[in-house]
This record gives sequence, C-alpha cells and structure tokens, in this order.
Amino acid sequence: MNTKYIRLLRPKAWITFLLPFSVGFGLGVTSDTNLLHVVFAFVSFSFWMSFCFVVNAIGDKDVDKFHNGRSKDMNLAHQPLVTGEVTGKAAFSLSIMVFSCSLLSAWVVNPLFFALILFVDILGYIYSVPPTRCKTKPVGDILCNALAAGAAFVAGLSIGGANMNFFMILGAPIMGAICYVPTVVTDYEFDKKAGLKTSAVFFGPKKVLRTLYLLSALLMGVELIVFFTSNLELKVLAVLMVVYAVAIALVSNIKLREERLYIHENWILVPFALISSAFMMYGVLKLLGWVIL
Ligand code: GPP
Ligand code: MG
Repeated sequence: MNTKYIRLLRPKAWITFLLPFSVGFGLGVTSDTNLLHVVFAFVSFSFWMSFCFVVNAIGDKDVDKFHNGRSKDMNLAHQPLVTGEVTGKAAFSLSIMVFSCSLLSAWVVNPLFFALILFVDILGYIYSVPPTRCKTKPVGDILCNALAAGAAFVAGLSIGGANMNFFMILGAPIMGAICYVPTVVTDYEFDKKAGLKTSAVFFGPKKVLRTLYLLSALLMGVELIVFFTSNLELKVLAVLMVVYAVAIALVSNIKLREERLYIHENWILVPFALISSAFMMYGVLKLLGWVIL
C-alpha cells in the first residue's frame, strides 16, 4: 500500500481501540467459537478503524496543519489531505467503502456484533465531522471515546459470547475514559492553537486530570463487585484494570507542569500493543482448547 494511505488510515493509532476489542475477544472466546467469526470480526474491526480515521482526517484537514509531531502516532501536518496527496473526493469515496465493508464483515459474525459495529461507526462519524463534531465539545469528546471503548469491548466479547458480565461491561467505558483523558490533555496546546474547544481546553488541564481520581474511584467500586461475584478470569482482569487506572491517574497528575503534560506516545502505544497481543494470544489458546477454565 502506498504510504499516503497508511498516513491516511493511521494503523498505529488503531492500537488504542484494539486493546478493549482484544481483551473482549480473549475473555469471550471458547473452544466452540467459529474461527471464521474470529477472522471476520478482526477484519470488521480494521474497517471500522479505517472509517474512523478517514473521516477524522477529512474533519481535521484545516487543523492538522498546526501539529508539531508531538505525542502522536505521526506528525499530522503530514496527513495526505493536508499535503494534498489525497483529494477530499477520494477520501470521501474511501470512507463509504470502508464503512460498508465494516458492516458487511460484521454481518458474518453475529447480530449483536453487527449492531455494535454500526454503533461505533456512528460514534466515529459524530466524533469527527460537523454538525456534531463531538471532538470539539467539552465532555462530548470523552463520552464518544468512552462509549466506543465500551462498545468495542462488548463486540470483542460477543465473538465467542462467554463472560458477558454486566459489571465488567459497565467498567469498560469508565476505563476508556481514564485512558482517553490524559491524551486530550497532551493535545491541549495543539487544540487550543487550532481553536478547538476540547474538554482540556474548556475546563483546563488541571481540572480535567483531577477527574481521573473520581473515575478511578468509580471504577474501583464497579470492579470490587466484579471481583466478589465473578470467575477467576474476570477477577484477575478487575485487579489489573484498577491498578492500571490508578497508575494512569497518579502519573498524569504528577507529570502535569504548568498546564503541560508531555507523555511520549510510546508510553501509551507500547503497553497497549503488548496487552492486546497477550489477550489475542490468550484467545487463540482458548480457541484451540489449550486453556480450559
Ligand atoms: C482521532 O481523534 C481519533 C479517532 C479518529 C478515533 C475516534 C473514534 C471514535 C469511535 C470516537 P482526534 O482528531 O481527536 O486526534 P488526532 O489529533 O490524533 O487525530
Ligand atoms: Mg484528528
């Protein structure tokens, strides 16, 4: 694939949503799960992410040119709609194509998976482009990402259908918000310069990061219920989630200096990629019947 399309689709950034999706897959899969469903689910996930990032590039064409390359998977000033390597018309056609493919491949998996992919496609759209463009609405930006993370988790679970636990599902969007909030603060200067009213620009970085303590406490409450009412798999995940959330809350609040939070992108992308790979491998082992719980 030509590098301009890689810069348009930003596959490295997909890791952010691959995490909830693959954790869901790892927990939900059983030795009875149809391998074809697994393949089509991951294909659908890739088309969904492609759709989100193409419409995001279209919506952000006029602001991405201000980016200085910091704290992201790429320097957005080099995205192909800014450089003119891809036309708006070509990007629009591609968005229709990947949107349709995300739904067609989701249809093969199961009805719930299909409904969730449709939901996250809609979230990706309303997040990035007018009239809603939630990425520029205080709270709207966090809500969209939290809901998308939660829905991606349930979609992953639904592939195999095991471990559909209400409280674990409730915890997923809270965890999504906890992971997203520091990234909206690292974008603060860039978004302010671009005139975008994100949660960090509207409330200020300090206040937004303080909410991480509240969200972590909320998550702790939910995961305590999971811990005392669920099986070993969910118990372990509940503990890991709380530890990770508290670490994120502490580190980002400590690292904030005069409204600036600088976290190198690898501090997010590398752990996310490692955890996603671990859960995908765990899922494959369960599928093969090599792990029986
Ligand atoms: C980029 O948003 C993020 C996405 C396109 C994924 C959102 C998908 C959802 C389903 C909510 P951004 O424009 O805020 O960040 P960047 O500056 O990295 O493009
Ligand atoms: Mg963008």
